[in-house]
Amino acid sequence: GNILSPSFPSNYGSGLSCIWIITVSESSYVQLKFNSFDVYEMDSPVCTRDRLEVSSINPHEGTATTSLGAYCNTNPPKGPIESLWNMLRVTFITDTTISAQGFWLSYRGIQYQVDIQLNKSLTSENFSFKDHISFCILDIHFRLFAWLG
Ligand SMILES: [Ca+2]
Repeated sequence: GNILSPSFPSNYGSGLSCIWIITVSESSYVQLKFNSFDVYEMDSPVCTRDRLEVSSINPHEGTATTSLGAYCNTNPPKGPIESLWNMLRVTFITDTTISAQGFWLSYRGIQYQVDIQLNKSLTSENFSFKDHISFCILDIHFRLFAWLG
């Protein structure tokens, strides 16, 4: 699917606070890709004026969230953003001054794929699957993506 900032491709308004929650099937994670990004910030690298925040929501722990980043023109997304679990929250907050065009992002769910050879190399390092199964799968996932570039 797609998420666009209000009024895109015209400039977004001031004083906005928009929240989108994306949920995909349990065996998948969410991937965001930005087709267009223009969120106003004058000079701060930490996005103090207008900002787009992306967080993972852990559906197994109520509303527990993990921040994946806060983005604006001085700190734009540098590539696809991927959730840690199957729920992702996108929050768009704007202040009362200057605005810009905003953003257009596409999202999709991607099924986890665990390679059996990777499983073997992990177990040989005394990794405990009993206690850390979800983190283990996550680790494999990120390694795969690092290799694939
Ligand atoms: Ca603004």
